[in-house]
Amino acid sequence: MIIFWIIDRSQTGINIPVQPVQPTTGCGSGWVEYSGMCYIIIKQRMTWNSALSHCHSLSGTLAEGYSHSVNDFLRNMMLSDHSACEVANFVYYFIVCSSATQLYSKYCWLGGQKSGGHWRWLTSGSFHYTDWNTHEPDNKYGNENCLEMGYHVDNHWNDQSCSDTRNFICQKRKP
Ligand SMILES: [Ca+2]
Repeated sequence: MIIFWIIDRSQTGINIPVQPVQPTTGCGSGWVEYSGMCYIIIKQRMTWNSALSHCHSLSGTLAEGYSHSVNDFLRNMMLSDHSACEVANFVYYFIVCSSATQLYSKYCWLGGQKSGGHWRWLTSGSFHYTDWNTHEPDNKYGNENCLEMGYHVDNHWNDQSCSDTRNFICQKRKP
């Protein structure tokens, strides 16, 4: 009986789903590796300082798009994350994407801050590469001293008030 069942299953061509093997990056669950670093989007809206503290608690800091390639990687990380909610069908949208934190996932703090009129990364020094959106940085209300990615389409940079709340990207060195 059991033998017949096995034969029958084999003849139907039914494939038992196999969980895809997740690549072992050494970064830990939820982190993505790029060029020796690990990155993660945290979908909890926080002020820039609170976001930095949260990254510290994960043994990292806020992500720094200090070069064209790293910044593109971060942009794509966010774009693919956001597009998952943009293009999904309505059922998926209401189940997965409807929380406020998800809807705002395209706005993320990065680890850049302005001091004395000079923009610097937390660990990578002065800005050499920049990816400002058109008409940015505009210091619109005179207090836009923190760097966010994703203010407009294509996820370019904007200077934003540090007390506003945003999702954010943390980075840490690959262990
Ligand atoms: Ca601005």
